[in-house]
Amino acid sequence: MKKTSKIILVTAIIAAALLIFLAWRVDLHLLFPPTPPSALEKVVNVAPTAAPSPTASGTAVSEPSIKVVAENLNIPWEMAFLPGGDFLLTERPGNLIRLNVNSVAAPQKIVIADAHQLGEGGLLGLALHPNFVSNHWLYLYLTVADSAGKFGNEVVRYVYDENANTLSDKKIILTGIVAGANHDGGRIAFGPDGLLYITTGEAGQSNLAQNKKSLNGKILRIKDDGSIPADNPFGNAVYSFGNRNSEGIAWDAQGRLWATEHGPSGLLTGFDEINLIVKGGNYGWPTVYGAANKPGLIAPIIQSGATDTWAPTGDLIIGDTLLWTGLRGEAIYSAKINGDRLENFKVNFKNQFGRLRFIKQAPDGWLYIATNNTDGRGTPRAGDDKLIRLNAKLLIQ
Ligand SMILES: [Ca+2]
Repeated sequence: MKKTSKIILVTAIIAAALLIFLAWRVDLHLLFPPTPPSALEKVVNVAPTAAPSPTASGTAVSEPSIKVVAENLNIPWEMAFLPGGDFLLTERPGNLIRLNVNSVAAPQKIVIADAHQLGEGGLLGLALHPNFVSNHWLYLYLTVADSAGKFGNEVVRYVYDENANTLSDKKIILTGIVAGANHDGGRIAFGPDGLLYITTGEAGQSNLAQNKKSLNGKILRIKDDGSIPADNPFGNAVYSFGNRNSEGIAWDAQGRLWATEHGPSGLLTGFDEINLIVKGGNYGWPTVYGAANKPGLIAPIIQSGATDTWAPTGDLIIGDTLLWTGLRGEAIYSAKINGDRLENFKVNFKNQFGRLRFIKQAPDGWLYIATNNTDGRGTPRAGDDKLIRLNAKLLIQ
């Protein structure tokens, strides 16, 4: 073959390969259009030293914008702020940690002996009652084993003595949630209506998510004693269904509930969702996921598309800014709430801290995130896992 013929042949092969690749990409986009398409590709790197300190009272201006405040934690999962200023933190293997980020005193630990770490299960959610100051009620979501060795997830209530750092008066207020090695949900939080909301996963049994009699693959709502509110949609604890594995719930200024949800994993990736949750709503899993939709099912407000994975966990709303952390995404995501839309999607601190499990705002305005690089799916760095304090101005839009 002549040299010119060879060049023409090679060029033709490259052009054909390029056309096939482009056609594949276009098909994917037609099948699963990202929402919004341009916003998801934007990556924001914030200069750590560029932002001023919070204006909230009691915060010194000289404090760094980003600071590691606790190290060597063991898969921290959720945190709550005590009236006296200390923090309570759950660790998935079964520890309730108490620490003070302004003190050199060693953290204290209560072992929750009932908690069984099972894959993604273990000691997960933590919430203080809205009237904690008077009733001292503390709530935990955890994976337990019954006498036959069968695993389940449950919500328990304790009386927590803030002075003595002790738990007493244990009461199981919700049981009957199937536990699995994957998809155990686990976030619990009191809503503006004073009721306790609970996210559950489908425990790897996707058909449970559409079964309104099952507590799995749902967002649940109960009273503070575990009883069922009279206006729950299906006469049981179920508030919304078709939720594959939600690990984040937060309410906006209008009292609307925004939830993060893990999309399909394994061969399929991505399709992580942010949903605006309404009472009785069906969010589609496993019938649909991502942007795909059918009549009667509620589509996510945004989703990560076919090629990006957030693995979204805890979320937080400050003003009009929705923030959520990502495990596999290794970032803090943010978007601006505008009506029932999310705009100005941003990816912050990508790969800077590793896998992230939650973002919380302390009463003094500082934000706290927890790494989860020790959870078996990450690469632990020196001092992991960490609790890291951030200036809210780095993230508020
Ligand atoms: Ca969905």
